[in-house]
Amino acid sequence: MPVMPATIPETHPRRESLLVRERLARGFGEGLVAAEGLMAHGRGEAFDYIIGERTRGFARAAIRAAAATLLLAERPAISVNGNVAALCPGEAAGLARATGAVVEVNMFYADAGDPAGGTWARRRRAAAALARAGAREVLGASPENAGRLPGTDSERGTADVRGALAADVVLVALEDGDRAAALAAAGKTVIAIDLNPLSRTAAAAHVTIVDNVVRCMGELAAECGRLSGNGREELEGARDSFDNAANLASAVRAMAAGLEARAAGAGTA
Ligand code: PTJ
Repeated sequence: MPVMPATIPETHPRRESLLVRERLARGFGEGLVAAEGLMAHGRGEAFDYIIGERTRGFARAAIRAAAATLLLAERPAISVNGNVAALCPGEAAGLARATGAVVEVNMFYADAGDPAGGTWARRRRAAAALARAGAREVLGASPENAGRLPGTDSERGTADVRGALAADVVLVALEDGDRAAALAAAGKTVIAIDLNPLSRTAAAAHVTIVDNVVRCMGELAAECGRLSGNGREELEGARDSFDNAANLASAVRAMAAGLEARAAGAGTA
């Protein structure tokens, strides 16, 4: 499907946000992003607007806990869907390098170009995008090692036996709540990236980073680099002192305060 070439002037006040949209639209044109992924991004944008389109303190606290959790993991896995493969494949590959995690593609929506309604062609395209962006090995691109995550009925439950199914820690971004809950029920520690602090995913995860994946995936890799010199005890302290419910409450309060300030005429959040 053809996508309009860039027409966003350098001076446009919302240039950054429009460029991200364009990246996603290009991914849609290349059959990487599901049509529903465009709508999901719109919901994320609305929350991002409310938090002020920057990485806030509550997100930084979660990034630190997530970095410690990943560094302490024995078999970490990073799950990548169509939106993430289009928006920040290089940052996801960088996070895998910083943590020794495996990268696995995972899709919810069927491939629009597949008459049988499968996800494998889109999975392969996402794996290719990740490889081009520097990922060494990408799991989940073929049915060969596919298994099922118990407690999921959707395509999200199809996972690689060497990846998410074998992992002790799984990072998911822009995830649906069912799989986040099923991963947690399977005994895995779940790290989620979700701009919506009210989502089922945000509540089901052990560490939820309420931030735009475009900003925080690279920031998480950088934090792993900064913490990698720390001893086990310090990392355990950073992981175990984090309270996800309290941090989500901080995110909601910050959003409410920003909206109140706006309503009072005091500017944006
Ligand atoms: O490629 P697929 O088939 O695996 O499908 C991917 C999507 C995103 C379409 C699928 O996972 C989906 O439908 O997700 P949901 O249930 O709409 O949830 C996506 C969540 O991510 C929502 O809570 C959004 O607010 C949030 N979100 C959207 N864009 C971003 C985001 N969070 C962080 N960064 C974003 N850029």
